[in-house]
Amino acid sequence: MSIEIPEGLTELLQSFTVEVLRKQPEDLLEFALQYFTQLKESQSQGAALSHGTDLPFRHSKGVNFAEEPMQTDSENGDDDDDDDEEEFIAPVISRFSRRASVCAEAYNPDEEDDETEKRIINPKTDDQRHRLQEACKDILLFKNLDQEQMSQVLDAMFEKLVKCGDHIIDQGDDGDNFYVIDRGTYDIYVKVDGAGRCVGCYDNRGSFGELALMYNTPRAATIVATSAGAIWCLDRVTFRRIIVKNNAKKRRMYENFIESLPFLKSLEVSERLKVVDVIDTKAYGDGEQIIAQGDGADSFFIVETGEVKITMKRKSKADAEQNEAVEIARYSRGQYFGELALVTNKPRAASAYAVGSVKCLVMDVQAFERLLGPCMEIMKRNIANYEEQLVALFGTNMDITDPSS
Ligand code: 1OR
Ligand code: 1OR
Repeated sequence: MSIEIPEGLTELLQSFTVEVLRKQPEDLLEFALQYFTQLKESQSQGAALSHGTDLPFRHSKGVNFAEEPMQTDSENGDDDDDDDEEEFIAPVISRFSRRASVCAEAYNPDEEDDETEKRIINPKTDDQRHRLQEACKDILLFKNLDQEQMSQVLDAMFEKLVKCGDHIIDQGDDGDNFYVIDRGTYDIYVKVDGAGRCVGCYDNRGSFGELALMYNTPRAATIVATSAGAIWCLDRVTFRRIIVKNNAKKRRMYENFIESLPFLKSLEVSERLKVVDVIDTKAYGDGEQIIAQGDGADSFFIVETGEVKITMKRKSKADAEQNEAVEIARYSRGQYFGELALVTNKPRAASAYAVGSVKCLVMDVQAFERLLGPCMEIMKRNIANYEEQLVALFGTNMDITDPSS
């Protein structure tokens, strides 16, 4: 006796299986629930099949900036459709059920593969390859690539020599490449009321130009060479195919933790996801110094696991060195430190040490300034507390904050 297979069953299960293989969800049942709920919803809205696919996770690409400028929340008025970068949200967002339609706009890097699988190879001399490897060694976005992905990225990159005064990127343009600095200095300008204001610089290391490629937005800043130099360029297609896709894994790993942090509550959901995109992770052994009092500062820390001890020495006495460091605070999972020097633009006010094994999430100063503006009120309130504690502990005001800030 033959068993009749209901019409559509094969297609339905095939589509679902393909999505599971693409997304590799941790919780299959939850994923299935989301998948079929969205499929049902989009079918009943008559929308699902009009995009040439029967998958609920449609992806949008080829954003035309002339037609789709960056939207502000007040402009678009639709709570579930905040901005372009939502397309990069990983599809399995079980915790944000109100954002079901965001899932429908999820970025699906795999779908670009058909057209873009082509591997780009820009031949290089031994010297170039060596310099390229050096320049890319500490680039955060390359950190979690496997060997094959890394070698595809290095193959695709090409060198560009620049002259002093060259505009590498102009704010408002479409994104073409991601750049890694080989050598040279570069200023960052951001338009404020139409006028360009220098907000920072790169000095012979680092990278820029990732935002427009990651979030399909116009260039957010102008980058101008302030010396002769050289940069390594990675084309948009390879960047999206490899880096953006790889970053989706990181989002899945850290999304819940970042979501749970009280001091980031003033950020929108999409902004908190951007925080995930910029965090690095660092591990420290028992007793290892994380921050040294008096040092210059370029990063901000969030404790992921373990305990961090903050110690402080009194300063500005002749016998300063002989002063014992006093423990002034201890931080554990979910708490932050290292914000003070970034907010006040002063040296580190205290030292930080690992107590046992510690893992921290680390954010560089550019990302801190770019993303955490909305959290400043909370941080500043806390900084005011430091001052009170300081007087209580040392009976003196050590002027840890900048009165102008
Ligand atoms: P992009 O593709 O938008 C310009 O092109 C690049 O400048 C951008 O990616 C970043 O890589 C880099 N705000 C925005 N973009 C910045 C910033 C920045 N700094 C570097 N870029 N801010 C400066 C923080 C010190 C915030 C200014 C308000
Ligand atoms: P930072 O960038 O200056 C050291 O690097 C970090 O220690 C600092 O940011 C804060 O995140 C953290 N006073 C100053 N810094 C403190 C304090 C503190 N506590 C933690 N940090 N006081 C704390 C009292 C509970 C007052 C001094 C006694």
